[in-house]
Amino acid sequence: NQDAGLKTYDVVVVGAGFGGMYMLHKLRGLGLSVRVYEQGDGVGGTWYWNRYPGARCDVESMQYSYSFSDELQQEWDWSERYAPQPEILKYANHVADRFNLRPDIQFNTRVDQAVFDEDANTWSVVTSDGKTMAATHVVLATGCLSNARMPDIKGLSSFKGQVYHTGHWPHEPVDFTGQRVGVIGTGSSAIQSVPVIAAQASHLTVFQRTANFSIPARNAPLTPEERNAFRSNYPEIRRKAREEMRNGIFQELPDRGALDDGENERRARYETRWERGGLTFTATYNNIALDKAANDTAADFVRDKIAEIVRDPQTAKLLQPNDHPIGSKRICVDTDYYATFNRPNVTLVDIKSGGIEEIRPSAVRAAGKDYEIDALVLATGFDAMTGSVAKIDIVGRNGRTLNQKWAEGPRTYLGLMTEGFPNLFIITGPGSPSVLSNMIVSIEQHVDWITDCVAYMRDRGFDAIEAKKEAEDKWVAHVNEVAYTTLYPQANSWYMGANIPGKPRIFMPYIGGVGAYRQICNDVAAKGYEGFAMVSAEQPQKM
Ligand code: NA7
Repeated sequence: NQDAGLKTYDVVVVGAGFGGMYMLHKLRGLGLSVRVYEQGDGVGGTWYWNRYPGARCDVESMQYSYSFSDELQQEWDWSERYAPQPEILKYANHVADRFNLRPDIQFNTRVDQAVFDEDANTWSVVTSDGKTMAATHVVLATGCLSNARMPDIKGLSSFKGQVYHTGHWPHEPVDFTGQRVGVIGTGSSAIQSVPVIAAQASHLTVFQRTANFSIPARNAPLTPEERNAFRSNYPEIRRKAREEMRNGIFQELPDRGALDDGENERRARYETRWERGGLTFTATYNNIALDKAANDTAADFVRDKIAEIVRDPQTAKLLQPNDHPIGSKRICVDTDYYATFNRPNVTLVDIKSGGIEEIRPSAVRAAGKDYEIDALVLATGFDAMTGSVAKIDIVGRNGRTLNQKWAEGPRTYLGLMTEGFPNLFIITGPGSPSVLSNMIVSIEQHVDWITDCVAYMRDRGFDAIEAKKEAEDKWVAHVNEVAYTTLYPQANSWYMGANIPGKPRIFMPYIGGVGAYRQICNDVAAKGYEGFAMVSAEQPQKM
């Protein structure tokens, strides 16, 4: 396919979120020609699309930020403990400008197809503007929570008012003042947006299929002293987050299990974490994700809190999750979520048994009743981890597509590559810790690993790298095995693909922790990329 005139790059990167931006920066450092394609008209990825009211990161801002440049982390001032979406987007834009990334990013352009040419060891990439180019490597930096999922609900298109999806929110501010609003879904996006929408709307009706556990954020402005506490210790904090913390978030680690304490002591410890707020609640003890009896103590504590906060006992009962262990679905972090149900203008509708029956021109029909609304918010989530990849027609060796290969669930080696698709890298792909971690920690680790790998290949004259089938099979088995030592597979979560009808049930992220995972990836590289085959025109026998 090396037609005269066909534009050729060393690397094509798909997506200009945090993964794609850093990938571009690093590959440029190797002196490579890189082209990034981004379907939005700006950088930021997930943070570009998710503009719903109340959207913010659940990982604290001093940690949900790049660590690769000390100047960057010293100069950027986060304003709050948890950064709101507009500030994260501003940060992404700042990074794009500071490192002069824009000249190599083509916005408003999707990658529609990528076909591997086995003779040339290159990818032929087709974009939505009708262009075709060749690239030695393709990096999928497509994000895990970027493919908003429209639910298949009867009558949805007949609705007369505005329909919004939290994951694909309009860029102009939306004002619900004076409107009757319906929200479908009670995951993180709903839990963040419901209190904000309730404060505007004349009436808000929340349709809940599965109640979720949520911990108060205790968000607050960051003081200069708090910022400095991080800044003056950043190297050590970042090192610990990468190497010692399972989820890539620097925090105080528990030294005991939940059943090691008596009831009063346990309650006191949960109370301390509840008051502190945030994701680290489930790290009060070291066995909450592992032992059902331990987990029950944490779940009971949160259920009791819900009963204390919510005045109407029936509503409180509905809001208390009782069908999955705490933390086995992504735990939510909120500001006044449960208390919002004490407002006179908010109604909770239980749709657990019958779902949404139908959307009518001005109502949602559920639980045998019509709920009149003017605007509808779908907080129904994403086709997570694989959805954005599946939209690209990726054709590997022997004409096999990635969608064919992954029809029974995604298979990768280390989450980084997949057999049959040489020179195709994935950032935070299935089989890596990704969504179970501070995403920026995982992104930086993957980008650094990929950069080292590409440099290794160039130094030694290799043209192609591919995951070996045995290595991939072993990795997939390991990912699965580790997942089943925890309580996670007990929930019908998007980690399992359970939110998408027909999607195979496979526990997608690697739960072994970012530190252990990093070590495995480093060892693989140190052993000359063990489990991968590399070839070059001179050394074709290696693949
Ligand atoms: P989630 O966590 O996938 O939540 C989606 C919610 O929408 C969840 O409560 C679903 O109920 C509900 N849902 C989905 N489809 C329907 C239909 N058809 N009818 C009724 N209810 C439905 O997505 P989020 O955007 O909130 O958060 C995603 C991640 O972003 C989050 O975990 C953080 O990591 C950040 P279900 O639970 O399936 O019964």
